[in-house]
Formats: sequence, C-alpha cells, structure tokens
Amino acid sequence: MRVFDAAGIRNVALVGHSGSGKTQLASALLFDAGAVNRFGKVDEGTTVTDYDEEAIARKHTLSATLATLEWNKYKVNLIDTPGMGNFLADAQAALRVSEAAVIVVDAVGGVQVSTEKVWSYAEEAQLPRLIVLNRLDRERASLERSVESMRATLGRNCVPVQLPIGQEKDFKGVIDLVGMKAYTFAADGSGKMTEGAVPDALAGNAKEARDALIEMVAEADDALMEKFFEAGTLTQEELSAGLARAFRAATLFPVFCTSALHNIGIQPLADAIVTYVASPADRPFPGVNSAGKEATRAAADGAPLALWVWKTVADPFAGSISLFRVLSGIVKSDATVQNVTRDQQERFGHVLALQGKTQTHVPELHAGDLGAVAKLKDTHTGDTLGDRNAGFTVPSMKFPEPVLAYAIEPKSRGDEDKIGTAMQRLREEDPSIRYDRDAQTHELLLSGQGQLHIEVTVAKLRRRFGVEVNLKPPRIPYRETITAKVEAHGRHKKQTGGHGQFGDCHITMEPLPRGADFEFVNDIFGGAIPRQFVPAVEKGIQETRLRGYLTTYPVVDFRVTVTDGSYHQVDSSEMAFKLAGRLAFRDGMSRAKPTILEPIMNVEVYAPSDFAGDLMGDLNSRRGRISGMDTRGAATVIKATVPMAEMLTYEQTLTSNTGGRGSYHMEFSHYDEVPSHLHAKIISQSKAERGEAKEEEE
Ligand SMILES: Nc1nc2c(ncn2[C@@H]2O[C@H](COP(=O)(O)OP(=O)(O)OP(=O)(O)O)[C@@H](O)[C@H]2O)c(=O)[nH]1
Ligand SMILES: [Mg+2]
Repeated sequence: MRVFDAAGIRNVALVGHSGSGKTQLASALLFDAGAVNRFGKVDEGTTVTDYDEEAIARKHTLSATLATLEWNKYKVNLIDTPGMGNFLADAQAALRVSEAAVIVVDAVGGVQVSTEKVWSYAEEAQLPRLIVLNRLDRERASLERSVESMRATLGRNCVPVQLPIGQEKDFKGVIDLVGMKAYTFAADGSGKMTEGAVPDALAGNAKEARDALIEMVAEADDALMEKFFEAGTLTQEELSAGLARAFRAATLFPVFCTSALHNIGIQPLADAIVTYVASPADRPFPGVNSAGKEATRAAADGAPLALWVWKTVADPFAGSISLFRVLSGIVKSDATVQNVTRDQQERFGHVLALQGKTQTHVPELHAGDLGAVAKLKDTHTGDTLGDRNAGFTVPSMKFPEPVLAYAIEPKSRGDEDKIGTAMQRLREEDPSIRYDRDAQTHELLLSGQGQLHIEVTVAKLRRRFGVEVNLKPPRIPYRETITAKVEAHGRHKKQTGGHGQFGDCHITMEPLPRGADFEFVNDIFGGAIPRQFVPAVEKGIQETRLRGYLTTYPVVDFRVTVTDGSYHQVDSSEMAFKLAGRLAFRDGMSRAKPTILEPIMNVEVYAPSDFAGDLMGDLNSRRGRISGMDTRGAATVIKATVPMAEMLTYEQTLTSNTGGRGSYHMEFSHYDEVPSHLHAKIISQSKAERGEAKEEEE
C-alpha cells in the first residue's frame, strides 16, 4: 500500500452491541474496496478481523483488531471491536485512536446495553458518531422503531440520512436523502450497485424524511437557520456542508442503512466515511506536554516523532505486537526511538501494516496513521514513544476493575510457572484481567469482567500457551467487620526456664464507615508500652485481621486504639507484643458483634418490555433492589443493586428467560452486610476452604 499523509487518512472504530454485525460490516467494506478477494463471513470463520482461533470458535470478536482499505484515494483504517460487555475495554481504547465512531445497531433489537456503553465512551471523548443500522434484511427489522429507540436513549439528534428500499427479506437498497438518489444492490452479495431515481412509491416518504433532515441540519447552525427561514428549505450544497459540520461537531448523528451480510448499502457508507469523518490533521490529539500541562498534538509530518501504543497483542511465537498511532512525525523501519513514558530506548524492527492477522512490512508511516511493530523490549499498552524531544505524552488509560475472581489450578503439576509467564503476556494484551495469589488460601486467582471473560482467558492459555487449567467455582470476596465498640485486653506471658516472654496491651476497637478499611491509633502516654514495641502490637493485629475471625476473609472498616499496657525490662520483645496484639484483637472480636460484608453490584438489564415483569421478579429473588426502570422504545431497562453472590448464574438465566434477547451489564458498587440467616453457610464454606489451604501448606 502507498504511503498516506494525514489529509488522506480516515481512522474509524466499529463499535456496538454484540451481534449487531460489526465484524461482518468490516468484512463487506474490505471486500467492496478490493482489499480482499473473498467476501469473508463471520459464520464461516473467514473474516479478516475475527482471525483469532478463539474468536472464530465463538463467533464473537474478543479483542480490537485493525484492517485497512483504500476508498476514493483515501486510506481508511478500520478497527473492529468486541461488543460483549466483558470486553468493552478494547472498544474504549479503539475509540481513542479514531476520529469517529461507527456505531453499529441491529435493526431488529435497536439500541442495547453495549450500544449505550460505547455511546457514552464516544460522548465522553466528544467523538463524532455515525450510526449504521444493520441487519435490515432480517424479519422484524425496522428503521422507525430503531430510530425511536436511538432518540429515546442516545438523544434526539440521531437522524436518518437514508431510507431503506424494500423491507426485511426484500431489502435491496437505500435512498440517499441528501442527493435524492436510489442505490440498489445485486441480490447475489457481489455488491454490484445501480444508481437510479427515487422510486415513485417511496417519493412521499423520502420527501418527508428529507425535510426532517433539513430541519435538523438547519437547527444545528445559526447561519443555516436564517437561510432556512428565508427560503423555507436548504440547497443540496448547504445541506451536505451543514451535515458535515454538524457531524464533526458531534451535534448530529446521521443514520445509515445496511445489510452487511448481503452487501447492501456498503458503498454509500464507505463514501460517507471518507466524506464526513475528519482527517487526523483536523483533529489534534489530546495529551500532556513536557511541562505536564494539557495539550494537543497536530498530526504534522514535520513535527518531532510521537506515537502512542493503544493495544498490545500477545503472540507466543512472534512476541508482543504493539499497535500504535503516529501522533506526529514519521516513523521509519529500523528507527531507534525513545519510550518517553518509561525513559528507555527501543529499537524498531520493521514497521508493520496490519490486515487482521496479516502483517506487511512498510518503510514508514506518517502522522495520523495506524500501524504496528513487533518485539519491543519494554513497551506496554498506553506508552508514548518518539523522539527524545517529542515533548508530548498521552496519559495512560484506565482499565475497568475486575468484578469476579475464580481460583485456577494447573492440570499438571509443575505448570504453575508456565501459567505465570503466560498470564503476564495475556495481561499485556488485556489489562482488565488480574492474576495473583490469594493471601489467605494461597490459591491462584484469575479475576476479570465476568464469567465469559475468565473462560476466554483460560481458553487462550490453552490454545496459545499450551497450559491447561481447572477453574474452581468463583470466589466471592467477602469481608468481615464489627458493629460494636469494645475494650479488649491481650497479655502474652510465658516462663520457660531462664528467659521469658512478656507483652501486654489494652485496646479499643470501634466500627468505621464502609470503605475505611483499617486504622491504628497509638494513644499510649507515659511509656506504658515502650515506643519501639507499639508497631509490633499493630503488626500482630494487622496479620490477624487479614485472616478473618468468623471466616477467612479480612476484617475491615474498624479502628484500633492502643490505650494502655505493661512491659517487663528483660522478657518483653517485639514477638511478645505481636502476640499480645493478636490476643487483644481476638478478645475484642468476641464481643464486638462481628458480621459479614458482601460486594454489591450495580446491574443494568436490558430486554424487550414483555419480559420486564419476569426479570424484576427474578432480580428480587436474587436479593436485588430495583432502583429504576425505564422504557426505551420496545425495550425496558431495569437498574438494580444485587449482591455479587446472587449474580453468578445470571448470564444463563437471562439468556434462557428472554430467548437470548436480553443483555446486562454489571460493575462493583459497594460492600454491605450479609443478612444473618446466610452467615452460617458462608462461615462453614470458608472454614472448609481454610482447612483445604492448611493441608496444602503442610
Ligand atoms: N441477516 C443478517 N445477518 C447479519 C448481518 N450482519 C451480520 N449478520 C450476522 O449476525 C451475526 C453477528 O455478526 P457479527 O458481525 O459477528 O457481529 P458483531 O457485531 O461483530 O458481534 P461481536 O463481535 O460479538 O461484537 C453473524 O451470524 C452474522 O452473519 C446482516 O446484515 N444481515
Ligand atoms: Mg465482531
């Protein structure tokens, strides 16, 4: 492929709910542009962007992937992203290196949970959004209903710029409301396009829709508004220029009509992408200058080199592949560049252009372009690289906190080290997973955004790194706390032959607000406990409280104040005071009315309204508290807080209760007390685990 300058480049991310057809759409765009010879299908595992074995097997995109096409002399970098809730961190990252979001919406389901999530990401970044209403060939597909759901959720500025010709299985083309032309497509999926006049039968609808569009465009611009009032309409030039401006200002969101599977409406969409989306040269990249102040960097070839790594792919053989955006300057193969974030030198091998998994060596990439490089020494997702005097860095990305942890164990003994290395690589690729050892049980814990996220990670471990692991049932991170203020006493005294041990302390224990964790206050006057032994008391309490009292979970949200004590000139030692602290803590716990805390999740469920009653009943039976309910066209959104322990089986239930038409999103909210009738079960489970862990230790 030729070298492109910023003005000739368009970077877009395909984002939207899972199953809306993003990958299929990428495939159709690549095919129509001649970037590939074969029209790849998701269902046959032959698309460019779902190349990963795991993605092919599951028929879902699991990671952001890059592909490139040329259209009307422009280079379009397309990033296909996952739509499943567990994997949205990648959609967010992809949006950061794009000048516009292509929001793909299923014409049958309308706006769904992930649609709203990705919309809010784009909104935060003030990113222009182009909406593609896809799957219009399906039964029950509807432009009207879908636009209604968009206006209800995403905002009233979503406006069709096309109308479909034919409905459901007869969908065969689109009317362009700006140019008032009809485009129909061959039924064989070849994408062969015929331009014609607007069919008579649709002329009335088209005029009405065009008038509505004109009004919206006029509203977005004071000067146009005046013209509109004078002339009662806008000329075609005014309309298209006004639309482009409103789109780039992210005040108007045009809706396009497609069937990605049947290759209908794809070419007009490609035209729109290169026409409407800003070039990188027109949208300076936000970051921080060398003085630490917020700044932007214009995509100019003449400026010092700065590039930003937005994604890393872990390949067991090729090493890590760093996907970057050239922010300014020109990056060349075999260059030596500075990792500005880590203050380290890196040597580039070949600069790579990516077409899904296919890598092509290119001599250089210019400002605004997207590309990749393999095998950097110590560069990670979120790092800025460039000339020593680049003078610009991009603040690192925030990744979502894990919401669920599973204990894993290797199937064959001795594989633990292998898991460690592989997990480190996988975490490079997906920083929203965690891998560590449980402090209490010493088990290996894998945490992520949900069950599916964990399963996919385990599958990657197997396929890419040849390590098999067993997944144990998920662990709820319970906590304990106290509910009463108490005074307590601990004395450790032992006389064994000559040298004895003596430590003695009085403490007060009192509850603190949720989230306060642990506080230790030294309130000793007059040296009742010598200064050097007070930290030992704290240490004894710290160690013990992390091991739990009723259960094996840490005791949190309380304050300990040491008030008094006594010591012995010869027999007192750090160890003795540590033990005294431990005894005092246990004494206090026995009267401080301890209770168990559990994590509570914020849950948002999205489903066709017919299911609302059943779904609320189900959430109630999971000890959920409904906090809100909203209708979005034909769909209902239920918001609730539900204990994490009750959500472990939710995915399956929701799917079976709604025939797969419901979706949900959850994130951690806060800790709350577990009702007392559930204590016994948690205590005995945790004791059993402690027993197991003890055996392992021995
Ligand atoms: N009938 C019809 N099916 C489509 C269309 N577009 C996609 N599909 C099918 O819908 C399913 C999902 O398509 P994908 O392209 O994988 O959807 P996605 O948005 O990439 O989904 P995730 O990767 O999970 O986020 C596949 O079975 C596609 O063949 C379309 O326009 N019409
Ligand atoms: Mg996909």
